[in-house]
Amino acid sequence: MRYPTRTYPPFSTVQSVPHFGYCDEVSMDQLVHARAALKSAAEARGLKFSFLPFILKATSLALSEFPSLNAHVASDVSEVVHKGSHNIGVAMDTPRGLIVPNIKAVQERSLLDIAAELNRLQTLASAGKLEQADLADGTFTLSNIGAIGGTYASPVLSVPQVAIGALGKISRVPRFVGKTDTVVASNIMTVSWAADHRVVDGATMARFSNAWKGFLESPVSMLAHLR
Ligand code: CO6
Repeated sequence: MRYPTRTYPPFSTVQSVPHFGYCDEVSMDQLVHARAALKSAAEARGLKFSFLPFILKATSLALSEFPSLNAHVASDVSEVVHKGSHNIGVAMDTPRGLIVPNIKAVQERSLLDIAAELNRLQTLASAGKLEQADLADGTFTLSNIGAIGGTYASPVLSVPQVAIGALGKISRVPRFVGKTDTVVASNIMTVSWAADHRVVDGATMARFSNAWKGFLESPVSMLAHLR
C-alpha cells in the first residue's frame, strides 16, 4: 500500500493555527517496576509490552477529566466537537516514513488489549499494510520520539485535533527526594504538549498534564478507574 505523504492538511494550514507548547518531566520510577511486573504476562500472550500501553491508558484517563482536549475543531473555529471515543494516534517511524495510526476507544481497553492493538498496528505499519480505517478518526495524538532519543520537542498539531504530546527518552538522572536534600537516581521522561490556543488555554493543558503525570508516577492510581 502507498501511504499519502501526510494524513493531515498541508503544513501551511497547520502552522497557521496559533498554538502553544507546555512541557514537564515525569518520574517513571514506579512505572519501570509496574512494566517489569507485567511484561512476562504480556509476553506469555505473545505481546511486546513497552511503556506505551500505560502511557496511552494514562492519557485516556486524563482525557476523561479534560474532554475539551479530545476534540475536533472546524477550520474557521465555528464549531468544536468533543469526541466521545478516545482514538489515540501513535506516531510510528517506519521504513516508509512517519505514519500515525490510532488505537480506537482506548477508554474501553485493558493494558493488554492496548498492547495487542499497538503490536498489530506497528506490524502493519512496518509492512506498509495499514488500512485507511486504522488511520482515520484519530482524536488525540502521542509521538514517542524518545524511543529514538531526545528530551523536549515541538510537535505539530494533527488538525482538526486540538492537542498532541511528544514523549522524550526515559533517562536515569539525579533528582532530590521530595523536599529533602537527598539525591537519588531517577528515571525521568520529559513530555512536550502542543495545543490549539484558539480553543485550549494553557491552564487546561497544565491541569491535564498534571493528571496524566499523576497516573504515570503512581500507576496503582489507575486501578481506581478499572470498570
Ligand atoms: N524512553 C526510553 N526507552 C523507550 C522509550 C522512551 N521514551 N520508548 C520506548 N522505549 C524502549 C521500549 O521500552 C523498548 O525497550 P525494551 O522492551 O527493553 O527493548 C525499546 O525502547 C523499543 O521500544 P519500541 O519502539 O519497539 O516500542 P514502543 O511501544 O515504545 O514505541 C513506536 C512504538 C512505534 C511508537 C516507536 O517504535 C516509534 O516509531 N517511535 C518514533 C515515533 C516518531 O518517529 N515520532 C516522531 C514524529 S515527529 O514528534 C515529532 C516533534 C517531532 C520530533
